[in-house]
Amino acid sequence: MTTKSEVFMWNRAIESIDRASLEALQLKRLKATMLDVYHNVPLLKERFTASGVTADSIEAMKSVADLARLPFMKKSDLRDNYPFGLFARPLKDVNRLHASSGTKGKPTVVGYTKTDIETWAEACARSLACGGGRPSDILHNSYGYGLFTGGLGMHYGAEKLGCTVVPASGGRTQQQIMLLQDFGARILLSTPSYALNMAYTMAEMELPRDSIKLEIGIFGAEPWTEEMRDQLENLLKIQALDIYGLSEVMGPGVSMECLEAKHGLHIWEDLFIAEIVDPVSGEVVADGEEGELVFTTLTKEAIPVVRYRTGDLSRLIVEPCVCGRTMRRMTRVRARLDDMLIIRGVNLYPSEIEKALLSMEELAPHYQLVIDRVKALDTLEIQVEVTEAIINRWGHFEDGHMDLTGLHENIQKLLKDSLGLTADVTLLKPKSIARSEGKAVRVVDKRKTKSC
Ligand code: DLL
Repeated sequence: MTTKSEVFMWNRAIESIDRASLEALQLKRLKATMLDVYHNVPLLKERFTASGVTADSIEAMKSVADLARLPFMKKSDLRDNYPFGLFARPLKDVNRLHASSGTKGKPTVVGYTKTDIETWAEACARSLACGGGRPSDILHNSYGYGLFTGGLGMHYGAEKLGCTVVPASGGRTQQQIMLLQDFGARILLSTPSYALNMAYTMAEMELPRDSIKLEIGIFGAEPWTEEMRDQLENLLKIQALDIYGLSEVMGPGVSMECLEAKHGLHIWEDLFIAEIVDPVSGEVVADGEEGELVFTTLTKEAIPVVRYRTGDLSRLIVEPCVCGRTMRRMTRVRARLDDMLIIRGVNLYPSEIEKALLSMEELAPHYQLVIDRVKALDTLEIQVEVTEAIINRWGHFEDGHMDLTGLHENIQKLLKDSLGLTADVTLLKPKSIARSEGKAVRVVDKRKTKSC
């Protein structure tokens, strides 16, 4: 067994720092960030002032817990001040822009100074090492390159760690698989849904497993479940680890699961302060309770954020980790608040449906949730593919030779028993649902295309 001192860390001094020193560092950096935005971001100065915060009171802060008195920032603040209204630096000092495409109107734009890019690479290098990456690794990066932060963010981190990076981006899956075979990557970076797409494509190509050398997958950018982890680990014969981040806070590499525990994602707390708040009241919840993740950046220059509400549901794990890192962990994001569905009075998240569906061996992990409104009531149709094995066992799906009634009933019973949900379930033959090349589209909301 590996002892704590043998665990490879990219930056051992900081990753295993004692909590008192970490808190002192956080307070120092928090004050500097707050003074920065106070002087350089008019909107935040206005809000601080309205909350009674002055430059003097920032200097006088005694603890990072004082943050709780400050107002929140939200995604709409970035949209309302599109494109550069929340930047704390002039554009001449901004080296790079990224943006996340929202469903509503303009994208959210973020910027990075040269120092920000270096810090981001540091966070991603730490994250990769935390997930088992080593300087000598060949790393296949299928996160999209472009305005999305996944591709370039992880790319710089992997280069910093010393890896040989294959900048594959998303798409052209068969060619990517050929590159996995020919270049012998040990690490795959992608969304979990794209990894699943790759795994199924490999199976269709009937490739022997030893034709690829993958050992580790570092997956994130969308909610996924433990059940999906099991699927990916079994299909690809790898260790699948969770990485989290968001553009507004930096991009990928805000937190990362360690290979040693595979339980909770270490938040790089020298760079970010995490709080969990009640999504309704906005009050900070007790350690270990579920709520909305809120982040404050501690070193960002181009666009620092103070108490940014992520809309992501998680919990903090404050207990020490077996790996020896002292940075607290967050549990895997259970859901995005925005994704909550209310179907016939039942509130639920897509990940809960995923969990239920993936527990049935007859079903493949390809599903889509179609929401509609019929006579003022919201309806949910769950479209899910059955496995090839089921088709082979039961005959041709198209010819209607299959007796699916039993399966149908079992799924509906499972959904009712585990979620209290009554939903229409449509079983589809394999490959009916469009495969993901980046973030999967799990919910198709037909209500949005209807006039109210
Ligand atoms: O998705 C950054 C990223 C790239 C993270 C690659 C990990 C890997 P955005 O496009 O701004 O940034 O989307 C951020 O995606 O608020 C979450 O809702 C969701 N998300 C990101 N990582 C995870 C994860 C990137 N591991 C939004 N689990 C976040 C669940 C995740 N949701």
